[in-house]
Amino acid sequence: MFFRKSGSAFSGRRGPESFSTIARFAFVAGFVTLAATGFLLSQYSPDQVRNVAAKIPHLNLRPNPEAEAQQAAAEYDRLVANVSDTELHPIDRLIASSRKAHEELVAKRSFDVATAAAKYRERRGRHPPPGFEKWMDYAIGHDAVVVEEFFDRIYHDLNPYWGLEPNKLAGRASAWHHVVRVRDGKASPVGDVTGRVPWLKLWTDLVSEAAEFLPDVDMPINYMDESRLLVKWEEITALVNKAEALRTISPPAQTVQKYRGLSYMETARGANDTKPYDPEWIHTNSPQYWDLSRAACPPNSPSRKIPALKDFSKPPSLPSDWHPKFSSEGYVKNFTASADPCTQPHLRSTHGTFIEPLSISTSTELIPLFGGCKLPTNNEILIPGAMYLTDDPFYSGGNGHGPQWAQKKSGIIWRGVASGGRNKKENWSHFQRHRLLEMLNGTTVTALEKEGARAMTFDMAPLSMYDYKRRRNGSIGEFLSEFADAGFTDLLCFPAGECDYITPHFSALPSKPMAEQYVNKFIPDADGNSFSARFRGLLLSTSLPLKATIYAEWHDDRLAPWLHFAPLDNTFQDLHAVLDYFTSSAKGDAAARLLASTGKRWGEQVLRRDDMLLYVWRLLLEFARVCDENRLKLGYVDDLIIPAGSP
Ligand SMILES: *[C@@H]1O[C@H](CO)[C@@H](O)[C@H](O)[C@H]1NC(C)=O
Ligand SMILES: *[C@@H]1O[C@H](CO)[C@@H](O)[C@H](O)[C@H]1NC(C)=O
Ligand SMILES: *[C@@H]1O[C@H](CO)[C@@H](O)[C@H](O)[C@H]1NC(C)=O
Ligand SMILES: *[C@@H]1O[C@H](CO)[C@@H](O)[C@H](O)[C@H]1NC(C)=O
Ligand SMILES: *[C@@H]1O[C@H](CO)[C@@H](O)[C@H](O)[C@H]1NC(C)=O
Ligand SMILES: CC(=O)N[C@H]1CO[C@H](CO)[C@@H](O)[C@@H]1O
Repeated sequence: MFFRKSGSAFSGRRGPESFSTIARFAFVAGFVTLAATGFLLSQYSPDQVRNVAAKIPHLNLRPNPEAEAQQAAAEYDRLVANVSDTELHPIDRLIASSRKAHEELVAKRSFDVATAAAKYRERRGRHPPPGFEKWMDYAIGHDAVVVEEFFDRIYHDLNPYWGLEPNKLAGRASAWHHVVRVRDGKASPVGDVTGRVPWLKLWTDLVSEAAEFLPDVDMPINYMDESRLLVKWEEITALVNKAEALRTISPPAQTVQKYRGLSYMETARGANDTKPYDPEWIHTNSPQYWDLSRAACPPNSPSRKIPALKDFSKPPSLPSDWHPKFSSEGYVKNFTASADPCTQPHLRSTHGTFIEPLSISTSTELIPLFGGCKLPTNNEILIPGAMYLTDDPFYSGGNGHGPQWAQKKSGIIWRGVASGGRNKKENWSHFQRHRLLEMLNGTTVTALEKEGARAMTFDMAPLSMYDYKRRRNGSIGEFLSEFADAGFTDLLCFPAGECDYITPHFSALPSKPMAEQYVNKFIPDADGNSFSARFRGLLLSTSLPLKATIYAEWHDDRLAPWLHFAPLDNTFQDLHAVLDYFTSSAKGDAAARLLASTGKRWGEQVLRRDDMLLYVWRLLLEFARVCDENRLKLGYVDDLIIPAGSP
């Protein structure tokens, strides 16, 4: 929906009151990301805290996330060491390989600008953009973990734009409806946001923090919840090929350090060309979105030739023997790949985005546009979702991040609204949130186990694929009745009030603040109308997030599945087996604690406001370069130039 007030994409249908709350929070100066570390830790380094704690044993210290993560790892390692290789669970193997890969990645960290610039050239095939040294200064000064790979997303997103003509690109970016504008080292919001969500302000405030180090640049932003651009695969490929032909590391002596600036636009511009450039927007409703999306898939991909489903009145058909390449022994291994609709034709009938999104406004033309999330097939330029920039407790859970693992209840909790698209009598059984909740409903699962029935949204995954005791003796439903507390807070029936079709299957439950939910060990996270903006809050909590999504976000390259969170397949076929692994042995519980505490600790290091700032800062240096007619010559080379007079 265009510019709607309701933030329905973000897991909640929220009235205007709640947005004034967000706005209020947005005005609060400063943003305390590491609130959980508490009073003492905010004044002392972790080592000092440990020393203080050792001297005053009776002192009731808040848990130290670093120490907690280390203890959790030691406990899990001790339990793993005691089982033979053949007794290891597939998830134990995934955890081991994820830890190893992550360790190797973090070992590539740069601590100075010369190293960072060298790694940049090696990975990107270009000089870093001018302004790179100030960027790195800030990163060093704020203890940011700079690993070149963490920024891959920026280059993936921007690459096709190198295929467009720079002045045209700059003009379109500048004239867009909503823009964060940087001129002469100052950021300002441009565009009418009366009565709308405060995203523009949240993003402008972030950019302001780096504005003095930025060239003139315009960041045109998508004000819809839904992602917008679906350029055909052939066209994007042609643009990327053009971009590749332009990739070069120019001799330092021929390199230009100064951006052209955008003041030329103000002087050249007549009243006639300040109008936003709107490509042709496709507003037709679903199921066409699937058809638009698959046109952005490679020609030989499984989804490319499978048209959108026309009839959603039958229960969804999940693939009966689903062994995707991105999984290993039934469990997701490559989380990025698991989000790709191009390889998973069944997503056309199992995700609300492809069934009946609330609204569509899509273009197949590449225009400059920034947004908080997108499908792997979309072409927007990703920035951190504006919701990650508020401290609204609805998303962040507030300052409380939950009790220590030992004090938690062994349970799974979920609250949210029945979003994901417009659910109706004829199509609701295809929506991801409905599927997740039915699978967590003890009554529903017990009926399946006892009567061999199938549920509206799913069928039990084959025993041949997930073989474990609870599955064999038919006690998953019984287990869930105790373990799970999951329900919609609003059924969002359509037409409103006519809920007869859904009430036999779901009942609305009262909502629960995130801070209370964190009493549970496990919290699943599922897409709503677009991405779920709770993920960051969940990672920073002491609970373990279990996550499936088809949406890409800015942070994907810095998070590791089976180390910082538990990944799930978008069908949720693995859900029961994953929960069984975590809850049926001391080793499983230690694994859950390991992931929960490692994810929290890592989130505190790489998902801070400073990290989001550094991501956007680097992105804007790059975007300003792509929009500059001297772009092929622009580059940071100070590290390569030997100062005159040196030996
Ligand atoms: C290791 O396993 C044996 C049985 O296989 C058990 O008796 C022992 O308590 C276990 N040790 C630990 C540390 O869990
Ligand atoms: C007005 O628009 C036309 C057509 O796009 C363009 O040729 C002309 O230069 C513009 N005028 C000014 C003053 O920018
Ligand atoms: C994961 O999948 C993505 C997308 O398909 C691919 O680019 C990437 O190389 C894969 N990562 C690994 C570690 O295999
Ligand atoms: C089934 O197995 C689980 C896990 O071992 C056990 O807790 C439960 O009591 C068993 N239930 C039945 C009905 O046998
Ligand atoms: C669980 O499923 C039953 C039907 O099997 C339904 O009556 C009930 O409302 C569901 N619970 C929730 C919280 O949705
Ligand atoms: C895509 C699709 O078939 N959606 C259906 C959802 O249900 C409504 C009826 O309430 C149909 O009109 C839509 O076609």
